[in-house]
Amino acid sequence: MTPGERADVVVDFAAFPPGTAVTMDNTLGAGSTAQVMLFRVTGRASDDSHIPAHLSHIEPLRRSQAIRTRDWQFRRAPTGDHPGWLVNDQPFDPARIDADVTLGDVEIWRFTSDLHHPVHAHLNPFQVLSRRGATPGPHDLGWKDTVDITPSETVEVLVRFTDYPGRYLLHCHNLEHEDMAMMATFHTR
Ligand SMILES: [Cu+2]
Repeated sequence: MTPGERADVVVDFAAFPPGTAVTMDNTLGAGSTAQVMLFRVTGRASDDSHIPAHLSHIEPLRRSQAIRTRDWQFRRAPTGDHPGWLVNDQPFDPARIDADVTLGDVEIWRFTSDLHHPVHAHLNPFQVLSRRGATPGPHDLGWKDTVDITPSETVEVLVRFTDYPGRYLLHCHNLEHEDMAMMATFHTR
């Protein structure tokens, strides 16, 4: 999981006797961010719930529905001209529109990274189409609004613009990166 990503999970504590402490670790964390949450198993409980075979119905978007492809490169500034983090070699400028899109359209957005960037689009969900040119794995299935781009990776997503007309942000969800201008604006009309 990267910053901004969400998942619905079922955790089964049945194997742990009362008195057990279970820790959720952040394997990319250090210091105070290495441990996320502590569960204390305090007693036995009966549970007759079950996981349904289908959690929800998802309409899969297809590559053939896309009317265009846009490239979004997430990179660190190569020089001191724009200290910080850039999208398509530009720091965020609230007065600039980086992409004009049409409500109802489907586009392929191709995200490329230098380092690790979790990319988030506001209020217009997408589906992962490919990762490093290959079919995405289970982690990428379903509607998403944040996708993990690992170092030197290209990920294609199919985005459909379904929210109100207006200006929306596309940004890296690493707090330090978005704070240092790694954002772009797309305008739906
Ligand atoms: Cu980033």
